[in-house]
Amino acid sequence: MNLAFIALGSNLADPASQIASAFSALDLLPETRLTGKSGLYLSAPVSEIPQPDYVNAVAKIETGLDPFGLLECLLELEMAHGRVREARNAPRTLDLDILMYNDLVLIDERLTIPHPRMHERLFVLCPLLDIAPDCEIPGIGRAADLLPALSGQILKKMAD
Ligand code: A4P
Ligand code: MG
Repeated sequence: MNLAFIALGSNLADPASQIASAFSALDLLPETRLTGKSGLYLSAPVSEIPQPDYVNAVAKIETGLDPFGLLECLLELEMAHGRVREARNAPRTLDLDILMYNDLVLIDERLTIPHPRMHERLFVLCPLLDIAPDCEIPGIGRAADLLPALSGQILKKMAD
């Protein structure tokens, strides 16, 4: 079994329920078990496009899927939650990104792991640290050590 962390984000169509439903759906993926759920966090959009605030969270899963198989499943789950792909950083009902997959470092045109922007986003690191306080990001370092540099970002915890 492989250990992976998934970032969940939503800012359309009742974001908190989208995230709750995505947690349940991750547990139902083939060869996959949900083993950790962060709290839910409210964050201002990082985007040039005006849009509602996001609800963000992180899930921990154990999976027999390989990284590309997992990506396919996540793209299907996004579609099942009504995701319409528009411009980059456009508002969305559900975004599911692979943050980490074991200690894999992968740079492919379809998939980059660790997620290339995770270390600069408080809305990713805070929920990640909820469920993996000692987490080490491959090629980057300890997640907890990155927090001081992000102290200017505002994040509000909505629910445990
Ligand atoms: N892809 C490459 N690497 C990965 C990965 N590790 N996990 C590819 C998942 N997908 C990965 O994604 C486009 C393609 O990226 C996928 O088809 C896959 O092949 P997308 O979800 O359609 O595009 P996107 O999310 O609009 O763009 P991108 O570059 O993924 O954006 P980010 O960096 O994920 O940011 N502000 C707040 N407050 N909260 C948010 O959650 N999210 C974004 C999206 C912007 N601002 C935000 C938030
Ligand atoms: Mg995405």
